Amino acid sequence: MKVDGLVDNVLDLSHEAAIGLPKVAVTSDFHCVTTWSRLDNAWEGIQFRTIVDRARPKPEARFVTFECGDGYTTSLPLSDLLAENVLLAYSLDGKRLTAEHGGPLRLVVPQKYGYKSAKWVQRIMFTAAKELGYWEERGYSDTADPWTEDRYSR
Ligand SMILES: Nc1nc2c(c(=O)[nH]1)N[C@H]1C(S)=C(S)[C@@H](COP(=O)(O)O)O[C@H]1N2
Ligand SMILES: [Mo]
Repeated sequence: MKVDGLVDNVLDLSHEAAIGLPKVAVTSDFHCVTTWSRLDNAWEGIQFRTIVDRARPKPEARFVTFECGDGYTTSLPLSDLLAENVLLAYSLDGKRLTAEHGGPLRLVVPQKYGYKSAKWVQRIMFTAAKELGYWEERGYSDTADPWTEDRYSR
């Protein structure tokens, strides 16, 4: 997994190096924009803040784009990714995360619709301007807040 863009310290982490970073456990609910939810997911992985601390984004880095193994992309404001419960997960419900659910490493952002929780993350790129992701380009909301049912861009 590569971490680059507007950072002082580019990271190129093997899977082993990534899972060697401090581990956190977070249980959270997951809401897909098409209305299904999966509650009480016990995730384990790397708190996103740990990546931020290591990569040291430059002051102008305000957004982060995630590039995935299937060509999928999504992006979030850096400020949203600093929440305590945002992580790069490699374990779900006590088991190594399966490929179906984004293994070896996926992003988990409980406070956003599921399309922000990028699976099979390969590259984390810090940017100054927002880059629209796959679903966001196709009309889903970029803010993606499930509590206000903020599903579509307006
Ligand atoms: N790389 C990648 N990540 C992705 C997607 C995708 O198609 N590719 N789909 C998103 C959507 S719309 C949802 S709802 C969740 C589904 O996660 P799950 O398969 O673990 O239930 O993954 C998100 N992350
Ligand atoms: Mo989704």
